[in-house]
Amino acid sequence: MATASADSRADSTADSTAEQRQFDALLKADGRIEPRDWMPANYRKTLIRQMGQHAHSEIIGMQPEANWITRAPSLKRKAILMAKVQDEAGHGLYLYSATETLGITRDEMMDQLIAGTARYSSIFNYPTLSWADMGAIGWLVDGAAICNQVPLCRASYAPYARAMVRICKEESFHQRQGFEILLELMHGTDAQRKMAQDSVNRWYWPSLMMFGPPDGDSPNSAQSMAWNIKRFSNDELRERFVGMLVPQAEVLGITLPDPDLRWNEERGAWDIGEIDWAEFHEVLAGRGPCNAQRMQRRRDAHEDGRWVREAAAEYARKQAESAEVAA
Ligand code: BYC
Repeated sequence: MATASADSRADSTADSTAEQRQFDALLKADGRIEPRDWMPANYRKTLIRQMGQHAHSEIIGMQPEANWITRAPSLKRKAILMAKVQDEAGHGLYLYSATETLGITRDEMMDQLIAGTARYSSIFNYPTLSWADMGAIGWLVDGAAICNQVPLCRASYAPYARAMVRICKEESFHQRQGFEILLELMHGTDAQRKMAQDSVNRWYWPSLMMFGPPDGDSPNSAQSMAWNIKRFSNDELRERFVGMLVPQAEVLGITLPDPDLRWNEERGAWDIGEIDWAEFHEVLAGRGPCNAQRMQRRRDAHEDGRWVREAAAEYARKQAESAEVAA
């Protein structure tokens, strides 16, 4: 008996080494990992962390924009904003489903969000104070999301990469609608132009923080890049984003609120001013302007929806019971 279990342990070590080699070879060939494939425990854990955080961000991200649905300036704007917020719910659902393929349930992920043990993007802890914020969120927040997420369409975990393809298409549309809101305001009255500029002043720096800490302070980047989950570092993507914004800000006639923004001929990129990382860490620690409000709203919505989940579960149970009787 003792020998048999020692043998099976030896077998499983040999197997996992062979499996590890196969996994490494697949990544080296830029292949994709499917849910049925063997994967190292930490690769699975990292994906659950990042994809879960991403899914939660989409769902919490509905709140700041939903705040303006009833106050949108026209029926057309209301319909567009409602469709956008619904898209974000859809993104959350694709991402929860993709994360479930790693062996965690949606209920478990939701429990982690509600308990505050899973993160969501820092950006959604800022308030939406004016209609122009719908423009700034589309232009800056969805713009940053696209920069970060287009490379994720090539992430090594296939269900994540597949979910990202559709999400990125929708995010591009969201970004354009945000740009268009700002463009219209910038062609409006002095008060409208002021409102648009004020909004960009408030959202610009937090949108740069979406890419995560600087590379030197990013504990997960090196391993995630070695696993082909992340294809570019946090700073590389942030720099790419600023390069995308500068000409668009010119078209809008909006000033990016960074007096130190300068073209660096040698690097062929924009140098930017110091990001307030103390503020970023405060937001991550739960002390941003809206953290408490966002979490309370999420908890309330979860409670309000309890009867729906229970009714659906009961209906499914009854359906299964009558199918069994009929069989
Ligand atoms: N906010 O080692 P690092 C959207 C955490 S939704 C909060 O660089 P990583 C949209 C990080 O989790 C957009 N936390 O981490 C929706 C880590 O914490 P732990 C959401 C952050 O994972 C509705 C620690 O800091 N996008 O577009 O290698 C309406 C160290 O960081 C943040 C995604 O989720 C942050 N900003 O890189 C409109 C994209 N940054 O877990 C729009 C997918 C870092 O070690 N995620 N942290 O305690 C990613 O690409 C990566 O997870 C990140 C961070 C680049 C965000």
